[in-house]
Formats: sequence, structure tokens, C-alpha cells
Amino acid sequence: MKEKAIIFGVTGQDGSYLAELLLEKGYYVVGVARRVSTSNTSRIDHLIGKEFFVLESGDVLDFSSVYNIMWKHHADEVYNLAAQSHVGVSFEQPSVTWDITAKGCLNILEGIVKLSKTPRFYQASSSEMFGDSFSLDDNQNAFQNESTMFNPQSPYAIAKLAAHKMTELYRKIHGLHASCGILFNHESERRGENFVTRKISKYIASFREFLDVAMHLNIEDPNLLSNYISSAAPKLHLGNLEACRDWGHAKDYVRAMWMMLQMEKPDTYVIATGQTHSVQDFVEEAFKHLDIGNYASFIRIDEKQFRPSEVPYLKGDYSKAKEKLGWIPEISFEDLVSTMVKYDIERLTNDKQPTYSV
Ligand code: NAP
Ligand code: G4F
Repeated sequence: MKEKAIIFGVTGQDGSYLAELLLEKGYYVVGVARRVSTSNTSRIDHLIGKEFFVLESGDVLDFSSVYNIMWKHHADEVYNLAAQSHVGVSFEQPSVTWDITAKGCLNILEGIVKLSKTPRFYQASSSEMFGDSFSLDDNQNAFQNESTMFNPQSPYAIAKLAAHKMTELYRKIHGLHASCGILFNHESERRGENFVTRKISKYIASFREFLDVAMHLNIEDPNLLSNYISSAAPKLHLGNLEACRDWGHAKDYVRAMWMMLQMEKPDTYVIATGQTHSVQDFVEEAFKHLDIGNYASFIRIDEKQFRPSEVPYLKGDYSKAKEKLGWIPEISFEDLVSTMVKYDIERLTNDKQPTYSV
């Protein structure tokens, strides 16, 4: 008998990679996608119609749809990746962020306890829950791990913390095999376009396209060409360049989700790379894909991109996941940036939607 998994949030970055991973492992995968007026399946179009992959229409805000899907499929594992996952947006839309990100998780947990056979459960918790809190190592370097205090700084982070605590409570009071992954930032060529990393990789691709056109203008004087590039090139509008994030690749992180549910006992794990970089570092690394000197003149600081309350520094200590799960990240920061930039350049060059392969 095939193992069966349900993924809430299958249309998102992580949902699409997790569905691929589970199909590779021989699972029967049920993806849950909410009904929207335009298509939201671009990340999983290559899976639709495949044997052992089915898409169900459901919304985590709607308890009956959540329960009915779980009742119908008798899954072995349920992954909750559904969320309003943009921190900046959560300041403008706190109620919907709360409903989807906190109440949505509770709806799934409540559904699970009503089932005759309870599946194992994974909750997508977040390093945002730490907010401005950190621990210090012997050399006074800051980091976060499973023992670090939570001090969330946004409506999103507070909703995630409620879902996190609720999952741990249901583990305790209902004996559920419910695990939480406190995942630090993870990105990919499938990252939503309004997150800072994808915004940067898409910008580099458009700059590269601009340079190709500029080179065909036959401006022979190098000074004139340089002046032209400085004035006419697209500009990258960003907010806080100093914020530091521990960035990994989503493919590594969905592997950790699956590993948690294979453990005999449920638990909570930090998943991270153990390295931190500023937004400015990311910009600098991405600009290495362009043959231009000083990139600073192409950056514009945009006040609108600053958040009312910021998470200044994230660096995860994943020792527990390494020791208990045997998990380590495989894709480096440099490879992550390079993959994203190259993908966006190719996508713009081919002027077509991405085609993914399993
Ligand atoms: P994402 O790309 O924004 O995906 C979120 C998913 O949730 C999408 O499939 C979205 O559907 C779905 N969703 C939203 N509202 C829903 C609703 N009412 N009912 C059902 N589905 C709904 O996020 P991600 O980067 O893949 O992250 C996956 C999960 O991990 C999220 O919970 C996120 O908060 C959490 N997380 C992410 C990171 C990270 O760095 N990526 C780090 C820590 C934790 P649509 O496609 O229709 O919008
Ligand atoms: O890319 P971001 O929007 O990601 P953020 O806020 O760290 O949240 C992501 O990671 C969390 C895990 O820690 C997830 F739980 C969450 O769902 C999401 O996936 O912003 C990263 C940093 C922030 O400090 C932000 O202020 O980049 C800064 N930033 C600077 N300029 C910008 C911009 N962020 C965005 N989105 N757009 C900018 O123009």
C-alpha cells in the first residue's frame, strides 16, 4: 500500500517541492488548493494529471472542506504549509493573516482529532517567531535555536506562534504525532516575487536584458556608454538593507519536513544553514552576475518597503536537526543566489513561463 500525504498549501513554493519529493518517494499525494478567480497552479502544473497526484479544492478557513478532504483520503501524513506568508503584508492585513495562518492550523488540528485514524502532522513554523530575540554563544555571537525565547514582531509572526503553540498543545493533550519545523528563510527560483530575494534576482535579469540592448546601440565612446547605463538602467527599490537572514534553498527544507514525520516521536526542530547574510550581501552576490563596476548607484532606498517593526538578525543553530534527524543543508548561499539569478535570466530570455521537471 502506498503511503498517502495531504499537503495544504501545495500551490506555494514549498508545497510544490514537497509534492515532488513525496512523489519521488512513492507517496500518493493529495494537494489542497483554494479556489481563486485566476490560476494559482503555475508551480504544480507539471504534476497535475500525473498518476498518484490529485488536487482537491479546499480552504483552511473553511473547517468543513478541511475535514472532508482529510476524512475522504485517510492520509498517513498531513502537512500544513498554508499561510498568508508575507510579513510586510501582515501589517496591512492582520485579520486575514491571523485567520489563515493561526485559525487555519487550528481547523486542521481539530479535523485531525475527529478522524478515526489520526495522521502524522507537520506544522510550518517560522524563525519570524523569534523576532528580535537571540541567544549568545561562548564567543558572544548571536543565534537562535529551540531554546531561544520567542518575541514576535509582526501580525504574521504572532499568528505563526499561536499555530506553533497550538500544535505543541495538541501533541500533548491529544497525543498527536504533530511536529513543528521552525524554518529559517528559504528561497528558490519558485519564490514569490514580492519577497526580497526574488525581487533582486528578477531585477538582475531585467538589468542584464537592458545591458544587451545598450550594447547594440553602437555607442562607441566608453564614457558616453557608461553615462547612458548609469542614467537609463533600471533601479532596484529596496527597504532595509541591513536586516540579516539565514537563507537556504527550499529543496533542502522540504526534505527536513518529511524527515520529521518519519521519526518515532513528534518534536520541534530548527531548520537553518547556520550562516547569516544581510540584504546588502544578497544584492552584492547577485550583482556578480553582471559585468558592471559599482552597483550602489543602481539601488534606491524606498521608505515604503520598511516595516513598522523589523526582525533585525536571524541565524539558526540546526544542531538538534543534525543530531536527531541526520539533516544538513546541501545548497550554499552562493549557489542559491546563482540558481535564482540564472533562472530569472533564462526565463526573461526565453520569455516564457517556467517548465519544471520532477
Ligand atoms: P507561499 O509560497 O506563500 O505558499 C503559501 C501557500 O498557502 C500557497 O499555496 C497559498 O495558496 C496557500 N494558502 C494561502 N491561504 C490559503 C487558504 N486560505 N487556504 C488554503 N491554502 C492557502 O509560502 P512558502 O514559502 O511556500 O512557505 C510555506 C509555509 O512555510 C508557509 O506557511 C510559510 O508561512 C512557512 N514558512 C516559510 C518560510 C520561507 O522562508 N519560505 C520560512 C518559515 C516558514 P495560493 O497559491 O492560492 O496563494
Ligand atoms: O524576503 P522578506 O519579505 O522575508 P521575511 O520577512 O524574512 O519573511 C520570510 O521568511 C520568514 C522566515 O524567517 C517566513 F516565515 C516568511 O513567511 C517569509 O517567507 O524580507 C527579508 C528582509 C526583511 O528584513 C525586509 O525588511 O528583507 C527586507 N527588505 C528590504 N527591502 C525587503 C525589501 N523585503 C521585501 N519583501 N521587499 C523589499 O523591497
